[in-house]
Amino acid sequence: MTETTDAPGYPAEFAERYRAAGYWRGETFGQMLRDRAQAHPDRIAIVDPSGEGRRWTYGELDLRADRLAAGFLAHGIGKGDRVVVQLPNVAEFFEVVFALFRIGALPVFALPAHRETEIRHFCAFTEAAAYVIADVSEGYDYRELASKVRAEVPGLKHVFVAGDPGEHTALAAVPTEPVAVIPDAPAPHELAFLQLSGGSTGVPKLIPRTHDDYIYSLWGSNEICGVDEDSVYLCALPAAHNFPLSSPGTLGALYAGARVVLARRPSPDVAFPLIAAEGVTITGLVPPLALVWTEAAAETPYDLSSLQVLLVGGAKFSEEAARRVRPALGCTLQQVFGMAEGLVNYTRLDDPEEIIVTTQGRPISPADEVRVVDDEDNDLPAGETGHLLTRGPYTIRGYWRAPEHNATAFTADGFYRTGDVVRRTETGHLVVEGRAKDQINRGGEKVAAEEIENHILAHPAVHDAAVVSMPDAYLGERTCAYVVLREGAAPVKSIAIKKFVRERGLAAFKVPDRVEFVTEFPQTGIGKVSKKDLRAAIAAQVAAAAAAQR
Ligand code: OOB
Repeated sequence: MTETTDAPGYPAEFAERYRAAGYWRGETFGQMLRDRAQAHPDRIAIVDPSGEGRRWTYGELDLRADRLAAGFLAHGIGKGDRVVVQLPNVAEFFEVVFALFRIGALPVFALPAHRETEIRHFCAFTEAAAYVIADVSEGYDYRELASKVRAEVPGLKHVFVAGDPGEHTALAAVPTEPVAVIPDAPAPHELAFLQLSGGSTGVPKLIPRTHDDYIYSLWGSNEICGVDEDSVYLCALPAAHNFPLSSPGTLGALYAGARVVLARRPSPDVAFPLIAAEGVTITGLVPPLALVWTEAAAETPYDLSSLQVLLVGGAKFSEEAARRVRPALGCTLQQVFGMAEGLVNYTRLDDPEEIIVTTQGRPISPADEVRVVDDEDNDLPAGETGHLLTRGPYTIRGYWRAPEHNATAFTADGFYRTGDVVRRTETGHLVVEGRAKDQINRGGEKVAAEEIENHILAHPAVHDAAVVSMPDAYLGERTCAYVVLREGAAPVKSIAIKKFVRERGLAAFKVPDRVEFVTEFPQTGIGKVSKKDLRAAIAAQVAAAAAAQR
């Protein structure tokens, strides 16, 4: 990425090194799709079983992207413009993002779970030119959300709707005759999109990824996960998330010329019939779903024998659960420990079973620099647990328009402070031992404590709030909000706090699972709220309740 005022790019000497080593191939997403379409126009690229069912060939996807790109240009959307994309797992997702890639407009990848507060922020903060949604999905009407956001963000010029547009513009009405030459088409080193960070701050940060760096993570992943043109990748998690997008994900599969099958939901009742019907060979899940799948597989009438690889990541997969994967599903488990900021680690398909079930893998690239350090940034030897710092050919050098945050989130020499606490084994594999960032990992869905605390603090009866994780057998962690009420405030029920947060217009996974009222918070030696003590307290309560049930 060239140095811009929006985000720090890769320093020239690193960019040169990554190019010279062949990691950055000088490709763009737009050209990549064109190349595949020319090589094998009739091969199926996307299978979307929703509605009447659609099977788009590479040739068709390429033409659709071209026509939509021309239509976007005609609507005044061009290079560098941001477009918030919030679509479920439907074929249009790919048509839209490849159209945007082609003209150099930047998709901002929102999740279907996001609501008014998050979407308003993404649209306002990125000064988005457009917002792309589905009409109704999983019973939720995104057109109403768009109407509200539009009223609040005057700069948002267009809302495009896949399906019935209501008061907005039908996506289907946008495509026009392809333009012969895209003016100012993006270069490989330029930005391709903005991904969302799980985050630990008040508002989610945006992650600027370039064509060069992201495409490297795709083919690097393909090699490690054995994805080739005969693979069939099932996208069961929300398509916009970095894991199903690129590890190796839908984009990795398309890079390989393989087939992508879209599941509207990741549950076995939806996914298993698709695996059987489409001959799915590889997919990715978060740990709670992997547990559900291993249990459901024992009783399913569907033939899952085509499945060769199950990737599990996004949150720590317990060793015990990991051991069950191969016997239950008859496929190889591949643990993946990645982050939208860049670095992705995989166990290798030929790693010994012990390594596969007890580690979270090792980096994609020989050029990934990984440091495990103590609190003073001193490097620690293998076997010791410390903070994970990383720098490399597909890890960002800074968030988008966040200079202050970047000053602490990165070291002076460009290492990203992941906030993860890890140990490196003698074999170079990483084991995730914990987390230093103020975040709750709710089964792979990330909740920034500060963001939720700010919402709770807006409640008139609340004096102070501290959000921490509590252990959960299914999700690994859930959120617990400790609340101190104002002096003299009438008692508030925990359900009222949850309702209050929900009504602030947030993704449902951010609503606290539990609310505990206290009169004061435990403090650390220097007088800060001791979240460590709060976590210990709620963990003890959860354990005591579980013991009482037995
Ligand atoms: C993936 O990406 P994000 O950006 O939603 O979250 C990244 C964070 C990591 O820093 C770590 O805290 C946690 O999620 N995480 C894991 C993990 N995989 C991710 N913690 C323990 N064990 C794992 N296997 O979550 C993501 C991106 C690409 C591929 C896979 C996951």
